[in-house]
Amino acid sequence: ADPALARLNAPALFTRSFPARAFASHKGTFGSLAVVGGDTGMCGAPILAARAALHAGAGKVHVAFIGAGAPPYDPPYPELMLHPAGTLPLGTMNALAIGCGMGRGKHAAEVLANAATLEVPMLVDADALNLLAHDTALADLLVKRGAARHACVLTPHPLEAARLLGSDATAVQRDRLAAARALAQRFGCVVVLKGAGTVIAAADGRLAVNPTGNAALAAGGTGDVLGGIVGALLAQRLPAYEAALAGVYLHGLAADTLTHSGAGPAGLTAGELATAVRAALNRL
Ligand code: B4P
Ligand code: MG
Repeated sequence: ADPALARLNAPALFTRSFPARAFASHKGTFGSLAVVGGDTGMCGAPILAARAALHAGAGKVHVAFIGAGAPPYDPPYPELMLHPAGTLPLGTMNALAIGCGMGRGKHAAEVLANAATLEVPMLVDADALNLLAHDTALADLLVKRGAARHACVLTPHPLEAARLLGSDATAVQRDRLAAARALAQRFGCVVVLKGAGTVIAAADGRLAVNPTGNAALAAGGTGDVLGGIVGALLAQRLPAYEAALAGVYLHGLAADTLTHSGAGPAGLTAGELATAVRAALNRL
């Protein structure tokens, strides 16, 4: 019973913030996204995010790998453009989704520091959040970025949020609204605190709880899919808060629809979820 808490009227919010696809549009209209991550041995995470981004309507989707041994292309999704470490200029993108499978190495920290200095809208997830939690210089860069009002969305699960807050997951879960708000204010950005009843908080005090999603999402890789969806919406020029609201809603809706058809709650895979995002989006 938090009076400031607006229960998310997501379908209306979604359609309000998301323009219909105009007849005379082209791929540039829907923006280019780079998913940045995938250290050696962890290439699947950014690929899942990138597949979800294609199905969430981004015009062009790239993956910029962190480590060596990246695949040259993604056979079931040859539309994706995969780049070996250090070869894609991130400043030319319309949005970045950074962190999935990124590892916490020196090169990963350098890539994150460079991305933080760009004005490109950015989603920060997974190991990029863990790097931030342990490196005050990196955290300062993000705070500076927030003060300059460049769009930024952080998507921690409770343990990642706890690392950023110097607390523990139990304390975060005890007051999820307060934890999301505290992080949004500290970094001057939008925070998506994941888990059942995902909380979306903006630095200006806007706050919502997502009504969609179910325990089918408690499976590896579903967080990467969320990162790809929100990244795709940022690339399509949605403001950070609207992209977070719409993306979280859509991700949960896709899971609910799959669960209803028998693909969950047990055994739903993140790959299936990435594919189902398209139908959920086109139904709205
Ligand atoms: P990692 O090992 O870092 O997991 P990951 O690679 O980030 O997984 P992934 O990207 O697939 O999932 P994510 O959670 O990002 O960390 C996992 C560890 O963190 C756990 O072993 C645990 O110790 C801790 N942890 C994580 N969540 C916790 C929680 N809720 N409480 C306490 N500790 C926790 O993304 C998952 C996606 O699915 C999100 O969008 C989320 O909102 C959604 N989701 C998951 N369960 C849901 C549910 N029951 N209902 C609705 N949505 C749900
Ligand atoms: Mg995750």
